Amino acid sequence: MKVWGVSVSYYTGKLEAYLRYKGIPYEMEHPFADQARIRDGAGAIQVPIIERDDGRWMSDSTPIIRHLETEFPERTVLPSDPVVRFIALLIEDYADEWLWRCAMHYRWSYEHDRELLSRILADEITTHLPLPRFVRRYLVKRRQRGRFVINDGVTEGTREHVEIGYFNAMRSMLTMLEDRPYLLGNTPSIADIGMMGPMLRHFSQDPTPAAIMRNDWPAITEWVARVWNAHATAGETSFLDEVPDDAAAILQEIAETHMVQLKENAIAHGRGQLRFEMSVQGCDYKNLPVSRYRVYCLERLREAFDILSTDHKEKVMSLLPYPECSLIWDPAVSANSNYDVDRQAPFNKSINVL
Ligand SMILES: N[C@@H](CCC(=O)N[C@@H](CS)C(=O)NCC(=O)O)C(=O)O
Repeated sequence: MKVWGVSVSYYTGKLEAYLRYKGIPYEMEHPFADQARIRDGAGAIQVPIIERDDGRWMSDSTPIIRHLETEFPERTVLPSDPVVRFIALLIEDYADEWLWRCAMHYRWSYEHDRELLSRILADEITTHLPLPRFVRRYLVKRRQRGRFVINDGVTEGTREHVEIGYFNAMRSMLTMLEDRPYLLGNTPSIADIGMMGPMLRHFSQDPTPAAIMRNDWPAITEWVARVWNAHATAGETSFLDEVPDDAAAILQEIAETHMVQLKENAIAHGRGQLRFEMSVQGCDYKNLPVSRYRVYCLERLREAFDILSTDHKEKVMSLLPYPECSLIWDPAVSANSNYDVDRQAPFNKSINVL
């Protein structure tokens, strides 16, 4: 299969970590030269996109991986215990959708990171533009910082809280990795693959967060390398058969951050708003863009919860004793993205997250 991707991309890195672990061969190409063809096949121009040999296109890393798990069921990344599996999917969603702002902030707010990354991106994705490289770099910097930092609520007032998100993620992962090599067992699960989105291409590679990780959190640097080097052929899968106590910190962080954002975003989307506000851990974010895709994420989380047995639902609820988490099982907030209504994902026409 062909992966249309970018070497420094969050979700491309997540997908590559999965494909490498599973031993699924792929070739990588950079997508932006032939945009019309990609838009026609996959919907939105985003990465990663997979083009299959049979002409089908796949978008969105989460449904892509869920689908590939059915095609390549050996050495699954989905834990067999339904409660552990649900929690793994929740961690994946937090990694995909909450840590994104923090990762984009480190990349585009710090000058050194911005200069390096704009050069890499200008060379990978803008070579089709008949402009000198310094202009292409300028355009990349202006677009990325404008769209994913300034437009996404990173201000003087929120900046410190945005950065704390990185530390809270590493701190809670570290607790889980004290006794085992991967977050939920002795082999990588979808929780590890999801956390590779922010941790691989952004936090462990962009100069500013990478220095922090390398100097102060080397066990996370080691985990990134471990997941990247994991091979599905060596041994059997081995997941925990219950959610460990050491997951409490990450679950609380998810409740206080990602759940609040999912809720306020869904409410605003339901009212037809384009922007919304939220207060997260005492920090006020204003004028955030409403994301239809994240309403869809909430729908999928609810669906993953709904299919659990009553016992398993109770267990999940007891692991998430935070008022913010009732969003998952209480339909008081409606989630109706109208995205992928006929459930074709990952073979549907995709939309951008922001
Ligand atoms: N939901 C998608 C998100 C993909 C995505 O947003 N990728 C970023 C790069 S990491 C992108 O292509 N953004 C589009 C843009 O910058 O225009 C997934 O999980 O794959």
